[in-house]
Amino acid sequence: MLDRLDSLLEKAKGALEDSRDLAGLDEWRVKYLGKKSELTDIFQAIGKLPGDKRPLAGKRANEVRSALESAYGERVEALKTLQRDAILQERVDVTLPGRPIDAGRLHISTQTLRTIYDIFAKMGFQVFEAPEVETELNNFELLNMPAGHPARDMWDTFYTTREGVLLRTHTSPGQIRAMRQFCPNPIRVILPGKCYRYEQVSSRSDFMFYQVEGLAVGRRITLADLKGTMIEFGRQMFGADRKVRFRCSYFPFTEPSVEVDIDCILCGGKGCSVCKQTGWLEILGAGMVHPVVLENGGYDPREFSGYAFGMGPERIAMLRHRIDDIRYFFGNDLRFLSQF
Ligand code: FA5
Repeated sequence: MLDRLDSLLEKAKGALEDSRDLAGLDEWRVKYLGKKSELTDIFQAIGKLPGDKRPLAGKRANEVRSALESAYGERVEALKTLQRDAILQERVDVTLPGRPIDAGRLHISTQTLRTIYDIFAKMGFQVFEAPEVETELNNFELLNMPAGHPARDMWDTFYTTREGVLLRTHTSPGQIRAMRQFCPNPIRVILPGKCYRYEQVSSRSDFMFYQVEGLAVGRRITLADLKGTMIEFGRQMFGADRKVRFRCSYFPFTEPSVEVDIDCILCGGKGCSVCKQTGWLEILGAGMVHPVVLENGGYDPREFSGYAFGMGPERIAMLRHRIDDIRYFFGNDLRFLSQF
C-alpha cells in the first residue's frame, strides 16, 4: 500500500508539471484528487486492511493528499502569473513613457503670503502666529474700541455661542498678544492668518480672507519709519518703479492713521476701470500705534512708540495677477487654481 502511495505521488507530480494551462490543471485535479481518483480508492482500501497496518497507511495517505493539494495550489498560482504576464506583454507597451503625476501646487494665497514673508523677513520682521478664534476683548476693547464704540461697525462680526468669543475680524488683536509676550523688548513682527467678516460677499469682499498685520514697537519709531517700510514693500511687491501714496484715514487703534496706495499697475496712473479712473490702487491700512493700545500691550507710551499696518493678500494677488473676482480664491475650481 505504501509503495502504491509513493508511486502515485510521483506520477501525479510529474503530470502536474506537464499541465500547461488552467483547463489542464482542472483535469489533473479531478484525476488525482477527485472522488473517483486513485487516491480515493486507496483510502477505501485502507479501511479494509488489517487493524495493525491501517494507522501507518492512513498517515501516509493523508501526507500524500496534502502534498498533492499544496503542489496543485502552487501550480495554479504559477500558471496565473504566467498568463497575466503574457496578457500584459501583448496589450501594454512597456516602452511608452508614463503619464506625468499631477503633483499639485501651492494655493495662490499661500504663494502671495510667502512673497510677503520674504519681503518683510529681509527687513527684520519675524512671523508671529495668533489664534483665529478671539476674545471680544482683544479684537475690539483693547484696540481702543470699548463696547458701544461706533467704529465696531467697521467690522461685521461672527460671534460664537460663547459670551465674549468671536471669529477675529482682522489680525490686529494679534498686536495685543505680541506686545504682551515681548514687553518690554522692541518688536518687529508680521502676523498672518485668516479673518472672518459677516459681510455681503462680492467680487471684492469674501466672508473669509487672509490678512497680514505688521507691528513694530520700540523707542523713537516715527511715521517716517512706517513710510519707508511701506514704500520698500510696495516696490518689492509691485515693481521698482511703483509710486506709493499715503492718504489720511481712520482706525481706532492707530493715530495718525493712513491708507497706502500704489499708482495703478494697469494704466500707470492715467486712470482706467481697474483704478476707477483715480490712477491709484489701495493696498493696505496703517498708522502709528495708538498710545492707549501701547499701554494695553504693556508699553509706556511716553517711552515707546510704534507703527502697525494690515493688508489683504487676496486683494494684493488680484492686483498682481489681474484677477477680477475674489470668490475664485476659495471656490476650489482647479481651472482657476492651476494657473498659478
Ligand atoms: C483692518 O482690518 C485693519 N485692522 C488694518 C490695520 C491694521 C490698520 C493695523 C491700521 C493698523 P481693513 O478693514 O481696511 O482694515 O482691512 C485691511 C485689508 O484687509 C483691506 O485693505 C483688504 O485688503 C483686506 N480685506 C478687508 N475686508 C476684506 C474682505 N471682506 N475680503 C477680502 N479682503 C478684505
